[in-house]
Amino acid sequence: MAKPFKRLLLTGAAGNLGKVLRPRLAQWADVVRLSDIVSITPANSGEEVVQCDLSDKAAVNQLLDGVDAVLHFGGISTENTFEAILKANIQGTYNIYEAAHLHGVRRIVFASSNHAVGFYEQNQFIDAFAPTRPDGMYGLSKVFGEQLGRYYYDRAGIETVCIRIGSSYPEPANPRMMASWLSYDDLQEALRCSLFTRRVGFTVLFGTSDNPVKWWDNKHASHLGFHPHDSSVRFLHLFPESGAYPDPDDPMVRYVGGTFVTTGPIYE
Ligand code: NAI
Ligand code: 15L
Repeated sequence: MAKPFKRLLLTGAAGNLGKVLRPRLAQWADVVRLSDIVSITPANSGEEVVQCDLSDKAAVNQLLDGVDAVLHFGGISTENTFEAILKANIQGTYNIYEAAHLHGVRRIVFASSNHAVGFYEQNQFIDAFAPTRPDGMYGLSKVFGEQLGRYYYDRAGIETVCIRIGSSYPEPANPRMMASWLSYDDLQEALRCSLFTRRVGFTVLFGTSDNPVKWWDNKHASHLGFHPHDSSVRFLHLFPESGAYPDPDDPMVRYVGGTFVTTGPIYE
């Protein structure tokens, strides 16, 4: 049976989520083009491997040649210096959009992050129209990436879904992640909805599973039809109720972004 796409591009393919997604994307495209700045294990059938620095504009232009849609997961994924973030995330994401425009790519799914809104407190419930509150240079770069999506949709009609991923791991690693956890299956489902919904315009989707504690309201992304199937409820035993209240100023307890709020360079 014919697959929906001829060629999908995944950036950040050598990373944690890239490795998880690699085998899951094959069903959607005749060819999955896998790219990263570091080397990637050799291409299987139905794959192409392209080693490329996202900050290299000419290389990124070539990377998008013949691509139908982009899953942009590449870049620096935690707090770092402004200079490093500038190259990989800000210049890198700009290069992706410019190349998409040049090659007539119609849709980009951008791996944004909860750190675009990391300075909200954990007792607030926000939706995608709430102002961003980045918690460091990394979060700021995600806000910039999202705004590139906004601009290139308004100016050039390139559609974007920004998935503000919470914490995508095999299981929550701490009590904070009981709220932010996104299972790999639900990440795949979020990508499926982002790729196959006929019209998305510019959409921001909070990427979490159906966890018992919720910080984010996805009402402005309801047209995507994303309904997570997993829940962190099955990991409650990892973090039993203790009856002891933690320090209210502990960032892991107070802020959505957890310790990211204190690792930004302003504190150095
Ligand atoms: P990761 O750090 O394991 O993977 C990122 C990949 O990007 C790495 O393989 C790295 O080599 C590559 N990369 C870095 N700089 C590059 C450059 N200049 N040019 C080309 N490639 C470059 O991160 P992970 O966990 O796989 O995350 C993937 C994406 O999802 C990232 O954009 C991250 O910000 C985002 N995200 C991930 C979350 C998670 O829970 N894993 C949560 C929120 C967002
Ligand atoms: C992110 O944006 C990071 O890429 C990831 O490493 C996790 O720390 C995640 O957010 C999180 O907030 O748990």
